[in-house]
Amino acid sequence: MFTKMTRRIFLSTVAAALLTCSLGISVSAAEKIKLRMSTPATESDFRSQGLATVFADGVSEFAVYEPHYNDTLFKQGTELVAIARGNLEMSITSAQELAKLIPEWSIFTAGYLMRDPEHQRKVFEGPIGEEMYKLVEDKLGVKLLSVMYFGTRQLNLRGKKKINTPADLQGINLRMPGTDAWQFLGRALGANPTPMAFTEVYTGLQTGAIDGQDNPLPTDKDKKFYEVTDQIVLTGHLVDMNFLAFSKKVWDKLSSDQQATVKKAAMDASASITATIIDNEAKIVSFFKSEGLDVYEPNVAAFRERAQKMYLESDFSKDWPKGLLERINAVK
Ligand code: KDO
Repeated sequence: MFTKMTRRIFLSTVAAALLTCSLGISVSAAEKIKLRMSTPATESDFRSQGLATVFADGVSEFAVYEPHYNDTLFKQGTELVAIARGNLEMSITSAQELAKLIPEWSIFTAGYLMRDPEHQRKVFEGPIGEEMYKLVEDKLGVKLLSVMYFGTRQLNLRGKKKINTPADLQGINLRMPGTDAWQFLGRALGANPTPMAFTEVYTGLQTGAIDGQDNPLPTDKDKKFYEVTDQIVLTGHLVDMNFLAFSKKVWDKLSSDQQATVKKAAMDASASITATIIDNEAKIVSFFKSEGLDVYEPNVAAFRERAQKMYLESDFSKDWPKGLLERINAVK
């Protein structure tokens, strides 16, 4: 039988234990590292979904993944500098964004360079990737954790005019993202490139401010560009890729076990995203056709020939590390 006294002691001990326990849980949650990720992409984008599941779960023991979509945290193109300055932890970046800050990277912005997603993966998961990632880490204080296939970029236009060769794009106001490398790609295709933020493209197409845009097919579907365009021209001009960018300041504070966990989570998420996008691209053409779009292949050789020539003659190629083009082409 408990006396009044022992019961009081017992109850207060239990209460104290419960309090410590609940405080313990909230302290450890509060101590988790917050990883804010900023992107112009939507929440339903395949990259967003893969990261919110595979990456977030992979690091959940010691980190909280906090994605911000549709340019709501940082504007498209400002993310890498934000990471370098310690104002952001993560982004989904591109060779075009990297080339703005590190000119050697412009080699990966060249049209018709990468052959397919597997070529891309082998280039970046081998010695070339190691060297080029190190350059970014040394010059920018940003770690590139993994490469993911974003899809192959195709032209998506208003109007019925058939496009067969670059000459047919003359005078077409083609929205391209706002960096020099993207604008050059638009010119290399024969169009009149117009810079515009990704989040404004739907309205730009709807109002006729632009005649077209280029993106991978899964992105065209996700952003509903098919509602405001008439055709997709399968130029396949860029086997596009993204990289998971991570703050080196944050990385350096992690234990080596935690670093290995973050790297694995990034690689697993990227592999899963790549597989989903490849699978989706293979099936998606019939969707656009059912929406009434004309989907066809132009004279791809004519586009490839013009683009490759323009890149080799461009100022960009002067910054390409010696022998890198041949090494990339030699990766089988
Ligand atoms: C775009 O602005 O068209 C683009 O596809 C460029 C990519 O490099 C990438 O930034 C992407 O937008 C965003 O992740 C939004 O999907």
